[in-house]
Amino acid sequence: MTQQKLDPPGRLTDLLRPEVLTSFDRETFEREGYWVWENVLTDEGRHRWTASLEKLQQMNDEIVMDTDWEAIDPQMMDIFSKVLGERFFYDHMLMLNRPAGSEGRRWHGHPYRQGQHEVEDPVGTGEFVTKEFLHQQCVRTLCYPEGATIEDGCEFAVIPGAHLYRIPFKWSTQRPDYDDDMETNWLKGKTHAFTGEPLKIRRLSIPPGSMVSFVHHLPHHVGHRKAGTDMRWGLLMAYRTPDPTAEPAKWNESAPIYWCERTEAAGNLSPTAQRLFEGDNPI
Ligand SMILES: O=C(O)CCC(=O)C(=O)O
Ligand SMILES: [Fe+2]
Repeated sequence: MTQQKLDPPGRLTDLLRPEVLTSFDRETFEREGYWVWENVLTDEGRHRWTASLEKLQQMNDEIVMDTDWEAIDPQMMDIFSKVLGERFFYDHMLMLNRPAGSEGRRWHGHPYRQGQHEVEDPVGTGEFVTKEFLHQQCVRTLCYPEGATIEDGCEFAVIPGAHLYRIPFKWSTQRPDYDDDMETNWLKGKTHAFTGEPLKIRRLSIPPGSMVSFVHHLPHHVGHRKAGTDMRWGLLMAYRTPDPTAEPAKWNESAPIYWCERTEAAGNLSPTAQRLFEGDNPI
């Protein structure tokens, strides 16, 4: 089937700037653990993204059920395949709209699937540090159509290279840590596996029309949103690579099975959706 035949009316085109996609450097992404897609949205893309988020806020729990999978621009699939490779699945998607006064989120990381492959506990020992990029990977991509700047707060901070410690930092516990707690505790003695330099916090000021992709073991922090600012609009899109040890299944565990079956039976499960919702190891 040609792409044209699949295009429904109203599909977004030219959502992303191809030159920003082309400048992706996989080696840096693997070494540092994150990549900022600065100014990747076209003006139209940015406008449409913000408008969609405003609409999605009202739809709330219908976010998955009512998503028009056919309308997702194939360029988004390009982003996910750049960070995940050829085969990847939908893990979860959440709106993260933060109004003035939002306290953001303290330092934490995430596990892959339900944490069954973790080699470290939520604080970790540091003994598994490696230069090898983890292929069983969940990559989170945040789209901030109106930005997430230090000036307005709710900015995003990372610790480049800390993912190489393979610690799902405080993913399942309380997360009280601000920067100074990290600096006096967890960061002490930790170095970048490639450079030997001490690991350091990097506060990103993400301009409007940008996204950031980062791996699940990279600790991150979201600052406080300042008083008098507008809503910080955000969409989290988490996708992951297949798990070779998963049981054979028709659908992956992130998709409500009854929904997949009903949608498939009605002939509405597009090839894109089929690909995203299928099981790690097809039956
Ligand atoms: O609120 C945010 O911007 C980021 C939240 C977060 O920790 C995540 O998406 O993993
Ligand atoms: Fe997070």
